[in-house]
Amino acid sequence: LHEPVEVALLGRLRRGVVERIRADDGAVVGEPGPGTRIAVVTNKITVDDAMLDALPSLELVASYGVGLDHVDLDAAAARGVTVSHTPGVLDDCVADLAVGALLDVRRRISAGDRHVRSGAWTAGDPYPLGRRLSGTRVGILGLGRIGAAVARRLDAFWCEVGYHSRRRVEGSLYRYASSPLELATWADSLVVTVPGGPGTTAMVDAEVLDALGPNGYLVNVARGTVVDESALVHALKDGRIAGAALDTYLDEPYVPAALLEREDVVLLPHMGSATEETRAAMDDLLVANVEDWLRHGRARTPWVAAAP
Ligand code: 8YV
Repeated sequence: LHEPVEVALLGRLRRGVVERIRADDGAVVGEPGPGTRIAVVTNKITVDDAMLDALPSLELVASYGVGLDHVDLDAAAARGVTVSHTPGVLDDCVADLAVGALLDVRRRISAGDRHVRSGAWTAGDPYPLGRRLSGTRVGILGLGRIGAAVARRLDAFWCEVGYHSRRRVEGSLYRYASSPLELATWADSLVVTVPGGPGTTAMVDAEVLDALGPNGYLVNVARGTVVDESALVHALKDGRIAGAALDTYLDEPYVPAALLEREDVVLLPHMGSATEETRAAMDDLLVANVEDWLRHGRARTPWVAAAP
């Protein structure tokens, strides 16, 4: 076969993955350095100019997860480094969680659980009413694979679904909005499923939140950077939106204290893809990317730039 390939494993990967990569033909797993040809990374690892400069033999960055906002894709492309990720296999579970979070925040499911556990129910304390999901308008910010999976689930709730994406999705029957602001103005709830990274920073800002309005709810299963977190805190405090369900934050795992104390927010620990089945499928696809590179010099699921 070929000469040994040095693979550096960066970030917390599941044990089985590490062992499978170790066992691969020709793979020598080592510390990142000048001989590293493949870097396996999680989304906690920043791949920027400095890192790429330190790894001059790098050919492939194999990332665990679909989002690539931790990788400077232009810098990688400029050096001829391929970047792979794990798209597709997590769409259903992330969409399930998005709909669960939307239902939770609107119907106050987690808040109801706290109401029972705290003894407030037995004490006869009044319980605030939630708002229905069925038949309401849901705006999806980013109708990609995950956004489309969310939309299909909402069809079963008889929701009216609208979306905003950089461009209108050919053949889609969902209502297209030409901006996040237009979408938020129309919607009762806004679900954020854009990829993150350049161009999506603070897409949901104070103006978009105000457009969502005092009866509106925000759900974010994308990246913390997509939402202006301090604008969100202020909008909740002032009652300018009704509530939020968040799976991602600006500075994970830290959640602003102002959110932790609120009853109108659902706070989740970045768990969109966190099921046994999906994590196993992500492991498999990550390993397949490394194997394909070792055997054929091609990644299984390389990141491909969207058409301009
Ligand atoms: C994480 C995710 O990758 O796929 C993504 O973009 O954010 C998640 O699936 C996962 O939490 C592992 O770090």
